Amino acid sequence: METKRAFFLEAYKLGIIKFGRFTLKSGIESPFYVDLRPLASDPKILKHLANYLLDMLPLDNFDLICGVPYAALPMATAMSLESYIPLIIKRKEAKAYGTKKLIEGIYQKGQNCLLVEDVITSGKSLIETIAEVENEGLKVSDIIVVLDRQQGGKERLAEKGYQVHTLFNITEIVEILQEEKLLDDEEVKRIHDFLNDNPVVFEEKKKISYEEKLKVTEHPVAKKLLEIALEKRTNLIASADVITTQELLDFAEAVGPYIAALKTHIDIISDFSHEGTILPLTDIATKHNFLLMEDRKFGDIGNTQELQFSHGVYKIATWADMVTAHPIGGDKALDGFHNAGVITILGMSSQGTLTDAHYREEAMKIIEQQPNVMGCVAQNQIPEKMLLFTPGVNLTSTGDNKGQQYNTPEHVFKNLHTDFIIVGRGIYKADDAEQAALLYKTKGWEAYEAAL
Ligand code: 5BU
Repeated sequence: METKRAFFLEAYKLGIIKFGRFTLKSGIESPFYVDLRPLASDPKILKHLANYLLDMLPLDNFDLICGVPYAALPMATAMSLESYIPLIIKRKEAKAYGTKKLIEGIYQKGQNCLLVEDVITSGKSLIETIAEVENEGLKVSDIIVVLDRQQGGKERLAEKGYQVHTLFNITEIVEILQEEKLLDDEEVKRIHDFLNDNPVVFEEKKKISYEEKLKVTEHPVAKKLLEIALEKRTNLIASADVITTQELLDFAEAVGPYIAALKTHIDIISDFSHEGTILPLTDIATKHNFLLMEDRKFGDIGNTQELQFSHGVYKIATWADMVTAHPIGGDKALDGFHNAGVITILGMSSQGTLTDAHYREEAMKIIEQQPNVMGCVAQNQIPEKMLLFTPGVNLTSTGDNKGQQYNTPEHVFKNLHTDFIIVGRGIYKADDAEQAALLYKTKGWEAYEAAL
């Protein structure tokens, strides 16, 4: 097959485009229907296609190749075989972000991945796929697409900084078919009218503002936290993972003006006492107007959790505005946290966490019906009526050697629609914790505003 045109006409015989009247998923009637899956049934055509696609751009920059499931999977595989660029596979999983199982194959963070898609319409599914791939720490700059339906997708992705390279577009295909007398003039006119009249239907969902969140959240502690965020123009929660009372109090005093809440692991304080630790800490919280979040990660039956919450050395119930808890014990196990806002751990930031898509889906059923819950810790989007807290945020590091994985504020606000970032070592390990808190506060707020 010498020319692209001849190649298309060969491929066309496989029945990849049909003309007539078709109702699309969106309810719109389209004069053509595209299904490129049959291409994989002809090995010779698939191989030619792979080479045409590989010829579209210089390949030196790409470490990996990935097809958007399902139609592009065989295409990406064939491209990998022809080019020796290693293949990774992205699973097609509903609502799945950031679990290690989402992408199969061997890859490293920071590698540049060439995406392959069969058809681009509005660009919606590509935008979602890109977010998922980027969430794994991979870079995406270019996407190769076999057919552009010319409904705005290419332009939308270009606006976001992704270059889409398309082998064919619907106009040139119609022209070829018309010249070959495979389409009559009337049909061609219907197709052109459709392309002119059908701007893209897809509107990308933006993050909602804190003002809007205030209207949809019900939990009083959630409302209080949002009010503080708006008043102090901060979405920063500093994690005070220090081990003495003095360090804790000094840290709280230094970062207080810049944070919406201070997160503690109170059981790592070696000289804890209610009078020596909690009383001055709550004074500092009142003075600088921030809330206290005890990251206790409760994970027991209801009765035990209630005891752990109210009794023992720490008497968390007497001072914490918010506590974290795993939903693993079920809905009723969370009944006992009356006066605090419960933040459930939906997804963890650490490598190899068991909080995969299935866990999160089941956990969400519990969380949504539990009135004590004000939000979730997660690495994925959650329903708008809850607050999303995202740890694993760092401006200079991508992880530690104990499994922690970091993202930037920009990434978590834009892609996860986070409400509050949780930053530990990025601040308390900095030479000047106060300056670092100011920096994360500024970056966090800028990222929030940019995501709206
Ligand atoms: P870091 O120093 O920024 O890595 O600290 C993050 C903090 O957030 C630390 O206190 C963790 O216990 C906490 N965390 C987390 O990092 N990832 C999670 O998934 C959850 C909590 Br849940």
